[in-house]
Amino acid sequence: MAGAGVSLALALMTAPAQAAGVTDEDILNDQQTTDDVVSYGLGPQGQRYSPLDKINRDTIGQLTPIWAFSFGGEKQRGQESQPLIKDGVMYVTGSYSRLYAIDTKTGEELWEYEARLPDGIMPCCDVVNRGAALYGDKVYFATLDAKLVALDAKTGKTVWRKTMGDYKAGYSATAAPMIVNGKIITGVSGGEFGVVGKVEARDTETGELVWSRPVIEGHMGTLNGEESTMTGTLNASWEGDMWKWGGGATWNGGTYDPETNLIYYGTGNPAPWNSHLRPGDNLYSSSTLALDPDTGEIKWHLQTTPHDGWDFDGVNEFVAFDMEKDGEVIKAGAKADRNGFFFVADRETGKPLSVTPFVTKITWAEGWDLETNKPIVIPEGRPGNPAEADGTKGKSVYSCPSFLGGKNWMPMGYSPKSKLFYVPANEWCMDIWNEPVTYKKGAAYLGAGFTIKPLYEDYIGALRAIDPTTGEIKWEYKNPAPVWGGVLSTAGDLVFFGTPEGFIKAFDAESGEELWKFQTGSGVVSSPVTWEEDGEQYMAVVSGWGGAVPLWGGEVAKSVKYLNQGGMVWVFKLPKDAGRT
Ligand SMILES: [Ca+2]
Ligand SMILES: [Ca+2]
Repeated sequence: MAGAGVSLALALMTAPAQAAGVTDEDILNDQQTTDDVVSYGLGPQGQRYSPLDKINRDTIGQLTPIWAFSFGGEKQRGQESQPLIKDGVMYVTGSYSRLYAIDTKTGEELWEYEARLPDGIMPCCDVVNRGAALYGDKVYFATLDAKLVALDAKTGKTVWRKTMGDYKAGYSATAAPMIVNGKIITGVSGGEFGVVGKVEARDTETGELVWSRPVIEGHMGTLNGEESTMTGTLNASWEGDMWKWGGGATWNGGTYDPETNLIYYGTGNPAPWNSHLRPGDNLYSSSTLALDPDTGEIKWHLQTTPHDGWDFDGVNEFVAFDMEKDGEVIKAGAKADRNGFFFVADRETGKPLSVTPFVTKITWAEGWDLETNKPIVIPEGRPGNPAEADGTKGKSVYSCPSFLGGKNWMPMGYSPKSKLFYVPANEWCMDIWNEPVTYKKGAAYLGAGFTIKPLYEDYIGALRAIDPTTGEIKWEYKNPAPVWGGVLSTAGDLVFFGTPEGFIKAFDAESGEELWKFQTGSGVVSSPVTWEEDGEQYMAVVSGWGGAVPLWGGEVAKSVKYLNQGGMVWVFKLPKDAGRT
């Protein structure tokens, strides 16, 4: 495969020598190497596709659980983690900043690490963690007090621990870190507290900061301990001092494409939510950024919601893929944005190629003008200015999608076999209004009120198969509760996907027909993985209902109050004689 060849060459040029364990080459080739899962996204591009096909349309009916592991303790809440698999060991994170190493054959615990979290942490949207990173002989993950921890992968002993942000100012961290060319890349959460989002690279051995790139214009970056360049141009798209607490939290992690050698990282809402307090486009909030992995310089940006007034964080993953269209192969990337639009862009330049809705109702914009590269905004869709009303509350608007998004953090998948994206989507709207607010360290910085409401009576969630060459929805599966988990597709023509009602399900990748389901005992709001060991294909998924919906979901939260919490990882495989007739 040409892609694998390029990846390997890059790895050999740039990788520092590794004594043992996971190498840059392992990470770059993760999708092709089916005996391990060493990156979030099953490859740095984040396609979440596996070439394994022993579990397929014909054998799926025989898929059987072989073990389940409880995260234990009194702590449950949302379990959004994607497991990693290396040399017969699963590394999986749990809520409240816990990490477990488990024997993949037996389900026995090898070691557990539980972060000692201080009182007063401020995670906005549940105490989740989305996964770890592996490199060399270490395993890394970010904790709710905005620390990055490196552990010995064999023993779970702490090697180093670094501070990414001040938790007392509202910084926290929940995303899986990413390894790029021997450095560990991270972002931060806290956009509801007026933190300043940033992307950072650290030395994997020592944890020392290599570069830091704040994503709000006016802030200075650093490189090797010295100031590098300013992000954007001071006050070009922000007025006065508002950029100082400008938000743009980089809370959902990133992807990396070795062909362009670019890191793609999303940025969250500008702060505060009340957009009348910060006139301008507010760069680089609610955007996808392409960053140079060596320096952290911004190579291009695509601001998907300029002057965001709806909490349309632009953090959703930008997934690199090669798009065949009109006899050409285009180096493309795609992102299903919280604002309801599915963006396909040139991944070398960030220029959008098509922008199409992937939800049924969008009230803030009619579409996207590819000439000006701006949304066609509907002015009445923006919640009103309190200063134009009684000064305490602006005009409320009914807005779709809700701020929890046409799609939230939960990763979509791309199958190079079916050439379709599989996008977890939700149909919900909100009443939203603005209020006055001033910045105060460690306090919520919204200047807005809201109530989320379902759009339809029979379903909120949907899994949608999208053809990126047309934006057409080829099939959809509708789910009563809002969907909140990630996708895995395979060469077995299957799409695995979990539901808050507790099922892990498998769908036919071409037709969307539901072929298999298993009840895990609690809601699935995590991303499944698959791998091969001793010639047998395994699938694993974490179960445990929670996340932002029960905390922020208004009327929708009430409708799913019956769902039970949990904290388990389930592992499945086929019986030894499966598929033989
Ligand atoms: Ca692999
Ligand atoms: Ca936000």
